Order: sequence, then structure tokens, then C-alpha cells
Amino acid sequence: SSADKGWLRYEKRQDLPCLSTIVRHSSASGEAAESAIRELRYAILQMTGNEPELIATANLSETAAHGPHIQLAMVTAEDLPEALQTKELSQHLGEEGFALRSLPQEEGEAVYIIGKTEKGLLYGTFHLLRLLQSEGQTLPQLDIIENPKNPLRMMNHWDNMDGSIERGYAGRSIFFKDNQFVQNDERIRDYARMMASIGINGISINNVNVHKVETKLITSEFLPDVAKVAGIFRAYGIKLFLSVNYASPIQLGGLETADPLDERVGAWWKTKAEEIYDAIPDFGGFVVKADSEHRPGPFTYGRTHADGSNMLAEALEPYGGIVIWRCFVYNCLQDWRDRTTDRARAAYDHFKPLDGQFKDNVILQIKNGPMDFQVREGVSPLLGAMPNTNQILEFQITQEYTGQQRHLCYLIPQWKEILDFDTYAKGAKSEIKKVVSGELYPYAHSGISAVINVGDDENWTGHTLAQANLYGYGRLTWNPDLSEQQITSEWIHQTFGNDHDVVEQVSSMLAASWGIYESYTSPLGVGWMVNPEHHYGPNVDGYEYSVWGTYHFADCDGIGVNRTVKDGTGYTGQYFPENAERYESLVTCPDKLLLFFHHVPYTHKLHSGSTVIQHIYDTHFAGVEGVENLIQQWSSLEGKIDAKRYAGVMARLEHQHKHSKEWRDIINTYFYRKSGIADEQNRTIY
Ligand code: BDP
Repeated sequence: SSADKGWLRYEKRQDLPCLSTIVRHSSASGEAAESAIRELRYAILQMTGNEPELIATANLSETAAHGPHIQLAMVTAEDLPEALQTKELSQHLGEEGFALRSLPQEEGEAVYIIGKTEKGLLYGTFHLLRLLQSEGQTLPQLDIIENPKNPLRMMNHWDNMDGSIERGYAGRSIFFKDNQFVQNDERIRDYARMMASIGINGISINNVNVHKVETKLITSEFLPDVAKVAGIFRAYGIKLFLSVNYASPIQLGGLETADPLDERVGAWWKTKAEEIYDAIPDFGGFVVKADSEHRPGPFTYGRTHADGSNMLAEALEPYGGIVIWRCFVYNCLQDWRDRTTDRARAAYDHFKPLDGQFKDNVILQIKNGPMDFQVREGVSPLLGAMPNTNQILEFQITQEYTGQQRHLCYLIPQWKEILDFDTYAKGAKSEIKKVVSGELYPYAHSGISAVINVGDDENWTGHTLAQANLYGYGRLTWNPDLSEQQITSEWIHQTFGNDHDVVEQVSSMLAASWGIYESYTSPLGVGWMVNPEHHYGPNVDGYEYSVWGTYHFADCDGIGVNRTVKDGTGYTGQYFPENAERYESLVTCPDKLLLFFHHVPYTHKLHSGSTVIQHIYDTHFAGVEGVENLIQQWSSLEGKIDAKRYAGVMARLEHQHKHSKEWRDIINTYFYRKSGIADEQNRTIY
């Protein structure tokens, strides 16, 4: 199976009990329950060398299993042992939740996997398997109830039907090739298993930039193929979504308009929805990028984003479908001579005034930062600012601006910082994680979404260690309160086994990697010093004089974007007062975001005690040393990790080392020449 190139390896374990039997109660039925059992049998066979016997029963109390065994049942089963027929259990178990309980029985220890729905059984199964692979967990004494914190836990593919992937760094699409669907279902099934194992319940399979051929995904030409993939996903509790072209009524329907208020347009989408749901009764809905980077949208007709999304939502409503409407809307044709229109302001300026105007089955999808997935930027002030409009957060797992899966950059620490960010929307403790989980405001739909980093590379993600971002993302969407250490350790145990040194070294490498990457790339939160278009490698002025609105304003005196209310773009004013004040003032603005919010002289003193210019030099030298440490740590594991994965990661680390020096030298030289200020330590700057 190709999933054993990820974390579903199920390596042989000496210390596992025999687990000779799986008892399946008749309540545990349906496709997802079927998948759970298939996974259990396969995993136990892999780990112990014995395939467990499967006993189906309509009466648990009459079933004799010998030795330690596993039982699957719904919480509603009347013949559950008394200890499991508790109010607590049935009350606390949500639609997707599970309970794992071990009970000593005459015939041997039994582990019960209990769900309210078959999806719960699936998640419970994967959780049990995760525990069995963790250190020191033989057949643990289990008493666990878990429910996902986020209702929607999504993956967005940016796959094109020609097989290419926009911002993809791990090979070609696993869904499409030569403008057709691929024939290899096996890989898609393995992919669905991996996604279910981390709790993902929605996946959009095509790029948000919907070109001509993908526009046809919602036509009879491709719907049977889409339905087939949806079927594979369904067995793993995942709903399929499609990105749609806002101008479909024109391109497919022969209308001369896509005006959301034109009756013919609404009627066209209604008929289309009927056709889609005919083919896929549990179709998730549409992801829409409209009026953004030259994509069509309601602005063309002088309509608002509420008009545009509500019209689509109306078409999907009878079937329970939703519209995920992206807020990545900004003017990408700015006049660079007039830099007062700050791109960071755009999403808030466009969407905040529309709060309350969206239908219940519309969700606004908001990128974590106001710019575009930089190594570091402020948190989007739109998150939490719309009490009456559903919101879903968008992360980027694919490492567009964070080293393109050639550099190591573990993003869990970044995402945790964002999820824990206090918006103060309803006073203290209004963190982003509570906004998107639906805890802060009573949203009908909400959750977390991310642009995925997989392709058809054997190891799925190009850089083997980039799998940790994929794994960790899923775990965080299930429970944003999981600690970084917990997530890292789970992933390493499943992926590389239980060797103490491996766990220690890989954890430490991952933990340090975002900081290392940040230190040799663009400084103090300013962002964007990358080569235009492909966004790989250093280019300080690459975007500085372009129309995209991404600037650093470096000159001989200083650097940074003045986003203050006082005399800048006014962006800081979009935050709730506590954050607005903190960012507005040089006294309280954190160093890490200094240049994102302020324009300062190179001699400006940071809280750290260093000056801006000295900080740039120091961090750029330190960053390269950080990469050297990574290499040393990894090489200490030679022989403890199979040769293929060892060599694969080493090759990437070596590239990263070389490339980090290029970053260091270009950035340092640029600022040395601009500022004319020498490095205090007289290191070599060209
Ligand atoms: C940017 C990417 C671009 C995407 C766009 C988006 O560079 O390829 O199409 O975001 O999110 O990060 O729509």
C-alpha cells in the first residue's frame, strides 16, 4: 500500500498482545464501519503477523472471544456491557465522536470502540491504532471520549486536470492526468485512509483557479468520475467538494451573463445543483475564488460578494450543500506610485461591511494572514470580526513561501500561534481557535481548511519530513489544543518507530525548523523578498516595484511598512482595540512583526537590545548555522532510519544548506549596501 510510505506503516511490534479477535456488533454497519474493520484487520496483521478473526454478532453478551480482543458497537446497542451504558457516554458523544474503553472480561481484556455514528467508529479505530504504535502503549487501559473541536476539517487541492499542481512540490496530481481522471483508484483510497486517520472530513479536489477544462467537472462529461472519487471518500467519512468557476453559466450554459441577480443565472445553477446531487447525493458543495487575481465574480456586474455567494447557496440549499467563499480578494493591479492602498487591508475592507448578509450555508474562507501565507505576518483581523457570518480559517500546508518542501519548515508551531491568537472579539480569551470552532459565535458552519502538500511522489510530500505538516494539520483541526510535542511525537512513532534517539533528534529538528527558516529569509515579519512568480529563493526587490501590493519600502534610511493609524495605512485599526494598540505602538509591537507594522531606521533598537540592521546580520548568520545543526542531527541517525528515507532527507538538507547561504549573502549584502552600516562582528558580507 502507498500509505505505508506515510504514517500508516504499522511496523511490526514485538510488544503487542495477540489481539486475536475483532467482534463486530450488528449496529456497527455501513461503509465507514466496513473501512474501520478493514483497517483494523490490516493493521493488526502488519503489526503482529496474525490476521485477527472477525466475529459478527447481534448479541455481544453471547459472544465468546478468546484472549485480548476488540469490539466495535454503536452507543445505542442495547447489549453493551453495563459499564458502557452510561448517561455520560451517550450524552458526551457527538456525531463524529468516539469512545475507547478497555474492560477486563472473563475471556481476556476487551477494548471497545464505540461511536454514535459509523464515522465515530472509524475515528476511534484510527485513534486506537495510533495509541498501539506509541511508545509504551501495549494494550493501554483506555477510558477516552473524544469529539472533534471543528465541525469542518478540510483539505483544498490546487490540482489541475492536466496533472500539474499549482504550488505543488511533491510531483503530479493524484487525481488527474492529461485532462482526465487517473485510473489508479488504489492511491486515492490510500490517500482517503490517511486523511480519515487524522480526522479530515471534507476535500476539494481541484484548484481554486478553475480553468476551462476544470469548469467542466460539473458537467455530464466528468460527473461520473467525480462520483467515483466521492464514493472512495465516502467510505472514509469524507465529503467531496469542487472548486467552481463563477462564470460557469456563461462558459457552460451559453448565457451572456453570470450576474447573480439575473434570474436565468440563479435558475441555471439550480438545475446544475440538481444534476450534481443526482450523481453524488452527499456532495459537499462549492469552493469559490471570485473577483480575485483575474477570476470572474460578482463585481463584474456591480454586485456584492453576498449577492454572489447567496445565489450559489440557494441552489445548494435543498441538498444540504454549502458554499465556501474565499476572502482572498484584493486589487492585484495597484499603481505602485500610490502605495497608500494597503493590500493587507483588503479582505477586511471588502467583507466586514457585509456581516450578516450571507445565507446560513455560506462560509467565508479566510487566510490566516492578511497578505498571503508568508513565513510570518499578522493574523487576519477579519477572523472574529464577523459575528453573524460563518467563517473558516485557511492555512497553507504546501510550502509555497516556506521553502517549497526542499527546506525543512515545520508549520505546527506557526499554526498553533495563530490558533491561540486572542482576537479580543468578545473580550479576553476570544482566540482564533474559538472563532473557527464555532464556540465564540453560534455559527451554522465553521472550521479549518488548508491547501494540501501532497502529490504523486512516492513519499507523498517530496520532503519526507514535510509529512509531519500534513499529519499535524489534521490532528490540530481535530483538536487545536493538542501540544506541538504531542503531535510531533505521535507522527514520529508512527513514521519512524520508537527508537529513542530518532524520536529525540527528529522532534528537535522539527521544533527548530520554522525559526531557522525565518532567520535566514526575510527579517522581522516584512515578508515577500522572494523571486516573483515561483516564489523560491531570495530576491529582495523582486516584488518591490510591482503592482501586486507587496512591499518592504527599504531605502538608505530604513525599512518596513507603516501600517499604523497615526500616519500609515491604518491597517492596525482593523484589529480589536487591545491588539490595535499593541501593534500601533513601537513600544509594544513585538520584534517579530516590527517591519510588518512599522517603517523604522536601520538603527532602531529592538526589544532584544539589538538594532534592526544588526539583527538582520545576526539572524542570517545564525540561520545558516541552524541548518548545519539540522544536518548534524540527521546524520547522527544514520543506520537508525532506512537508507532510502535517510538519504532522501539528507539530500534535501544539503540543498537547504547551500540555498540558505545564498539567502544569507543576498539579504546581508543588500542591507549592507543600502544602509552603509557595518556588521559589528565584521563577518564577511560581500
Ligand atoms: C497565492 C498563490 C496563488 C493562488 C492564490 C490563492 O501564489 O497561486 O492562486 O494564493 O490563494 O498564494 O488564490
